Amino acid sequence: MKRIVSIQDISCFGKCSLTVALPIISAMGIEACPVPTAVLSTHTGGFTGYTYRDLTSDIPNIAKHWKNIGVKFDAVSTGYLGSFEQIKIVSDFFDDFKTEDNLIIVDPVMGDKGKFYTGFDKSFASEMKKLCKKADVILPNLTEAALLLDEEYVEKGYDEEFIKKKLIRLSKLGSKIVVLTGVSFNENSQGVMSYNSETGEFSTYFGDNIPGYYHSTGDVFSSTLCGALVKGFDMGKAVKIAVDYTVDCIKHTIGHEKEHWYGVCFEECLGDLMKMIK
Ligand code: PXL
Repeated sequence: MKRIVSIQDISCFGKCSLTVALPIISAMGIEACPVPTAVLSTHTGGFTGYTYRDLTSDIPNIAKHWKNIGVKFDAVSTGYLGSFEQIKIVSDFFDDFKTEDNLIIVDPVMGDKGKFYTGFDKSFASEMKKLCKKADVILPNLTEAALLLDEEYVEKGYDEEFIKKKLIRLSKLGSKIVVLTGVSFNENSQGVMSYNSETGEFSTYFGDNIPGYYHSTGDVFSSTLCGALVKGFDMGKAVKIAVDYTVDCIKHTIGHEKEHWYGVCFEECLGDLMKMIK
């Protein structure tokens, strides 16, 4: 059985980060090992008054114990991280658990729709670059790509050449593969364009573009992609599975946006995901 460590917060209510990653990884038949970086009562995207307990100082102790018992991972994946110190400690975690054949996957969660999430700023983005340097795969959305490159966010009206150049600049941060999400060349479709800097290969995959904003779809996408890569699917197939599952989750949320504004109905679609990887 394959094994993934997922390093991100647990937002107890809100369906994002670990509460999304763990069920998705498990449903894919992969052992999921969480390293919770913080406990929040809810995520920060639209709730007020949430609690935040920082667990940064637990991370080195967890790593030390895991080193002692000799546990190994097929992938180490990271999502939302809340401080400079956390980035540094996660970077040390990579040094402890990187092997010749495992994958370090960094989702540089910082913002969406051209804006930083609450609590992030430019200096955080420049720290996040250091983590991207150590990754095999990075998964920014268009907003995070602009923040990492210190460029202006362009929402629409761009072409394939624009995205290709951006992917090349992102790969210069140091990762072998860049997967850029939220790419859309027309109103009907939205998806992903990726670049492998070792082979020079670009690939694209699009699903239906569904108008509206659906929180945590980035977390759904990144957990699924990580699972699919660990399962042994090549990048093209892994991206297809992750986009198709994310779109499936959004489609199941349509009509329930009032009750489910804070996160997509991914649970109802786990059965579909299991079929996709058969
Ligand atoms: O979905 C990304 C995410 C993860 N964790 C927390 C968040 C967010 C986005 O708002 O607030 C705590």
